[in-house]
Amino acid sequence: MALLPILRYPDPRLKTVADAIASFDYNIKKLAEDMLETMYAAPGIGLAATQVNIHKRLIVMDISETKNNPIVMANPRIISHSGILTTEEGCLSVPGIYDSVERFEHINVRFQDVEGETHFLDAEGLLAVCIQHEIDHLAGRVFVDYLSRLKQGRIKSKLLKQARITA
Ligand code: K1U
Ligand code: ZN
Repeated sequence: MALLPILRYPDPRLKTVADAIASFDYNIKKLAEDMLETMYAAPGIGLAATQVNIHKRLIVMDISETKNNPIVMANPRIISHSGILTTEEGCLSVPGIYDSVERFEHINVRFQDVEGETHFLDAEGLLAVCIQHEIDHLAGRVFVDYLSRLKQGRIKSKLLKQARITA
């Protein structure tokens, strides 16, 4: 297993739209394992392949307190949704920044596992929020894109300044 470097906002590579996974080979299983290891180490509750500069439709999550309930989704798609909730979100690519975002409260997601088998999952609450946050990454969106231009500018300056200090 390997820890993968996580891209930081406003890195333009975070805007890349991911490609569908067509071949479920060893490389996809290895990528899923490395992404889980990277997510647990960060620590976080989710990670999208886009964040580790791999532009394939793969996301991993674990919202359990015990950190022993990994979820891996290839080619995830929201099939239906209902309700709206507003929660505070963070992002491993936007360290130290948290803000409120509106999401669907309940979603039904179609996805494939690392063997290419298709599944459907009903999710609500934090898991639903996390899945939507990760699917956004695959579309080249970060949660900051939902905030005002003023907040986006402040966040960009803060993170660019931090990057210069640590370089
Ligand atoms: O995609 C990511 O950047 C991961 C992100 C997922 C997420 C968090 C909150 C709402 C929606 C999606 C994170 O994991 S940020 C870190 C975080 O939330 C966390 C870290 C340690 C313990 C518990 C939570
Ligand atoms: Zn994120």
